[in-house]
Amino acid sequence: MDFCTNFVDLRSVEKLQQLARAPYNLTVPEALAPERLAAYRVSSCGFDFLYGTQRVDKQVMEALQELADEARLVEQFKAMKSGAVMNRIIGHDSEERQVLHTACRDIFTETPLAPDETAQAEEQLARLQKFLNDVDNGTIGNAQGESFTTIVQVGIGGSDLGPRALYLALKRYCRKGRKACFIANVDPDDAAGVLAELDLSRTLINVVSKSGTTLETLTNEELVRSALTAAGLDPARHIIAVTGVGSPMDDPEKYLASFHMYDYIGGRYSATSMVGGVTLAFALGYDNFLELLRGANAVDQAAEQEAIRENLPLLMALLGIWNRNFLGYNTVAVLPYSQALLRFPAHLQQCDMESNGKQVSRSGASVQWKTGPIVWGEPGTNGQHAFYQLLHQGSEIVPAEFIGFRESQYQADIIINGTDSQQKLLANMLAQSLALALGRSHENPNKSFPGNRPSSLLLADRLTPYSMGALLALYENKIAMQGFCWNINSFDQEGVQLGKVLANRILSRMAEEQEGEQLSPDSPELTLLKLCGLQAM
Ligand code: G6Q
Repeated sequence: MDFCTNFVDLRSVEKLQQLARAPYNLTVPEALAPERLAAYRVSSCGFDFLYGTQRVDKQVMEALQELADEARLVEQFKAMKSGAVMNRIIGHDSEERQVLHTACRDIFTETPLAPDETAQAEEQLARLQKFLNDVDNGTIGNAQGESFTTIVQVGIGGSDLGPRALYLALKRYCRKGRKACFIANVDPDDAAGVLAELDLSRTLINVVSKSGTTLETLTNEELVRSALTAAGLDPARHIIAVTGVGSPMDDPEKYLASFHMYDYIGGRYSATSMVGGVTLAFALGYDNFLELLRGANAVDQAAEQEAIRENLPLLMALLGIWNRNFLGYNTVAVLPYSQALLRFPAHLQQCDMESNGKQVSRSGASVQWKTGPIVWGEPGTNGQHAFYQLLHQGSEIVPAEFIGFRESQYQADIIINGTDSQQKLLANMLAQSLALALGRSHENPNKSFPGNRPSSLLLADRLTPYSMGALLALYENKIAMQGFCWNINSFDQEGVQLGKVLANRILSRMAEEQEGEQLSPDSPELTLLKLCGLQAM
């Protein structure tokens, strides 16, 4: 099926360009009237999404629906979920893969859209459940017969960011006496810092690499192996692995237990596969991991609705496109008012920018339109005391996506001056959205706020495994829908290859130096090495 229509060739794009000449002004009187704020609110899968503070009106929303229909975004999403080869560049060498991370969580129905892949996910889940039961009942333990209390995930990029963000978000739900840690960076201080805090005898090491070839992960695996050996422990009793079928790491002899992920699951979309599953289910409990999958699956189903008000990821995608392509905003700030979501913006940076940071269409042509924005963010209220100055008065307009929860996770709070801390947190979030929209005029120009800066609010009752799964899938599906609309391949990452090649070249130069071999004197690699003081001049 060919979905390769260029963004600028869509009729609705021209219409939206015209509408963008006079976008909704959030600063005029009554711009945020109660009827508008109530009308621009949708609810889905436990989240309420308020977008009355976006620069859209009825005509724009109708044109965005036309854009969704004309670009067949939902049809493309369903094709993806059903196993179409969406990871490809037509007429050029490319990955040529299906994109089926959604199959990992399509386990709650008798009729999944990709039955074979969902069956594979169920098989892995059953293996995981058995493994965890064996850990619980003492069949699996250390040489002294003691149980494992800690799991360390060794992996990088997609094999780290999503699982780490989810673990930190849900640490509140950890099983008693269990915890997870993560080692990603090849910086030896990363591993040393983590290992120094642990009782290795009670620790499982979970090496996660889809390819089984990643330099950082293989290096850290060896580093951890030698730490285990130095502590008098047998690595074979402590190290498990998650890897792709047939990868160099796919060697059951080498590990206490092995789990698989599949080539149809991209690294940055793999948090709900075994890549996240093993560590999360060990630390949070298997049932909590299933709840996470249930939340993600609910959003995957909602994403099949054609009407944008029924399909929250589609609505979020289209508002992002309005801001990016029609109002010309270059970045997006994701601002969770939840300390537990500390690393969620970092995960989204990868998920969004590695997916949609592309300049070639799915037909291999240079795109003549803007694709993915720069994504960044930090939890509020901390960010308010840091970079919000630029959001309110800087020369760059940054659309903001606020995320909040009505209740705290721990429910350990204090009332001061009539409000508890959770209320203070939420009051700040709402105030920021209003301040960005309304601005403030002042006789002193340095104290005036231009306003008319768009934002949206995403709210749920509490950050739980279910709502975290839903939040993850909202963003994963938003990103995929935007890529479909821009007619780019959101599922490969050729842009990270060149740096790897050059790093290997520099490493081989370093190794040559140690072995006293001849170095090419005028190579930029050698010149930089010398100027950086890493080799003799
Ligand atoms: C994600 C990317 C990338 C990948 C890492 C780790 O989509 O492909 O971030 O996840 O490079 O790869 P491995 O899991 O193969 O070690």
